[in-house]
Amino acid sequence: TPLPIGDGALLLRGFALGVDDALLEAVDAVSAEAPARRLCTPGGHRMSVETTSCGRWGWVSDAAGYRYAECDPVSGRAWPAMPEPLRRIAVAAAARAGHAHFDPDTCLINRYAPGARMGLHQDRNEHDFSQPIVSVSLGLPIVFQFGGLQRSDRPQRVPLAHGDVLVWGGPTRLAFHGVLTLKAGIHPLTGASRINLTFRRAR
Ligand code: MD3
Ligand code: FE
Repeated sequence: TPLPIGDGALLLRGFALGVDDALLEAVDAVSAEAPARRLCTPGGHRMSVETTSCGRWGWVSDAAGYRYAECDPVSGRAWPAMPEPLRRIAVAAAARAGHAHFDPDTCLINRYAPGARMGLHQDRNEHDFSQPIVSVSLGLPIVFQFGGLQRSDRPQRVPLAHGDVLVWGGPTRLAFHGVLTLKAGIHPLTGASRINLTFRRAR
C-alpha cells in the first residue's frame, strides 16, 4: 500500500520486486557502455557515490558545475539508451502516484559501496519542476533523509530497502534530501552495494 511521506511524495514499498533481476541486468548493460565513476563537485570534492546515466541526457558534475550533458565526458559518446525495463518501472510508478504522462529522458544510476553517502541537497538542474522524480532502491538497505524546503528543516529518516520505489511530485519535488552512510553488508543480488535509479525529465 502506498505510503504518503510528504505533500506529493509517495513511497511504494516493494514496487520493483517482481522486476529486480531485469532492472539489474539493464544496469549492468548500461555500466558496460558507460562505466560508473566518482564525479567531482564544483567545490572540488570527490563524491563517494559512483555514477553513470542512460537516456538522452546524463547528469554530470565537475569544476564547471552540475548539469545535464548529451555525451558521457569519459567516452565522448552519447549515453546508452534507457533500457525498456527501466523506463517501464518509472512510468508505472509515476502513474500509480497520479502522474499519468511521465516521460523520463534520463536515468541516473548511483552505486553506493559501504561508507558512501549523499549529503542533503535539492535537485534543481531540471527545467520543469512540475515533472515528478521517481527513484528505485536496489540491493543493500539505507536510511534516506527527507527534509523540507529549507536546508535548516530537520529531516525525517526513512529506511529504504531493495525494491522500494519513491515518487516525488508537488511541493516535495524541491525538498532537501540525502542518504546516510551505507553500512557494510552483502545482498544476494548486488553483493556489497546499493544501487539507486533516479528517473527525471531533464528538459
Ligand atoms: C526527494 N539520490 O541522485 S534518491 C540524487 O539514493 C539523489 O541515490 C539519492 O538524491 C540516492 O539526486 C536519493 C531519492 C530522491 C531523488 C530525488 C528527489 C529523493 C528526492 C528529489 C526531490 C525530493
Ligand atoms: Fe537528489
